[in-house]
Amino acid sequence: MTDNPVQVMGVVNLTPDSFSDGGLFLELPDALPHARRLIAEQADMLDLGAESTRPGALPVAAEDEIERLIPLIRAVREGSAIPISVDTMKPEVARAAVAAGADIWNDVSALRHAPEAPDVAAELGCQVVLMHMQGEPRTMQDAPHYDDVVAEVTGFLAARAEAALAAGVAREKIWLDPGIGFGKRLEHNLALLAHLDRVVALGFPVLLGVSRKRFIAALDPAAAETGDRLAGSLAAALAGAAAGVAAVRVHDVAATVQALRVWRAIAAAGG
Ligand code: HH2
Repeated sequence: MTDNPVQVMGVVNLTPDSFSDGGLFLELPDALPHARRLIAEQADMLDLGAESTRPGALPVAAEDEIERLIPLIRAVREGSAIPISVDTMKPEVARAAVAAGADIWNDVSALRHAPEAPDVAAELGCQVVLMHMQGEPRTMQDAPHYDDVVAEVTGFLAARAEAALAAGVAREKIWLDPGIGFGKRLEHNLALLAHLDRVVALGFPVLLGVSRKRFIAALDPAAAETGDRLAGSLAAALAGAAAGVAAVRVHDVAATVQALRVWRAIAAAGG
């Protein structure tokens, strides 16, 4: 068990079709108050996304992503120094975002979407999240298959970290993420959550995204709606905290901050 505080990354989706809050915060007048609310709820960083990665989601053109993201990055930056992450697979979007004030490139393709992605990450000098995904968002849930999901995901993440280092990304800029729900069935997600210590052992800070995800509904039919998955999201976030993840990516910031605070106090009392 770690003594380190687990950081909370609050999600702001500027997408019409995200699985949990698609369409709610598409426009700046809605997205900005939402971002400000997450900051007030004590998010340690924000993750802004303009392209949904849910299974079956349609791709978004780089110009459209940039058009949605940049005004929000600038507006958040005007009022806060909070670290801003952008959830994009496209180097040109990451470049524009960093120029506008973003600090972190959260890439669910782990710098594989474009051949120049590792070089661009090195050149930008921002932090980079390398996430595991089997397949691509549109088709990833069609037939996920692993012989040993934990070994394959940790091997993949180690290889992507090596590729980033080889391109010149500084070691201390690299985060890893097992990609819960990305080309994975329930048993794959559970095996990864049970063995997060193996991802942590790779030696990079680990970001965990479990918030409102479908595996929770697979375990509790009463959680068919994403809004009914808070309790399961908190349970999985705490499992991550116990395994030593550095940060959790969540939609419900206030509840997660409280859950982590209680968990940490109990852990500290145990010595
Ligand atoms: N999950 C989602 C999106 N981006 N990035 C990282 N690093 N890790 C994750 O687990 C992760 C992620 C999916 O959640 P959400 O943003 O709510 O949905 P959508 O992709 O449909 O916008």
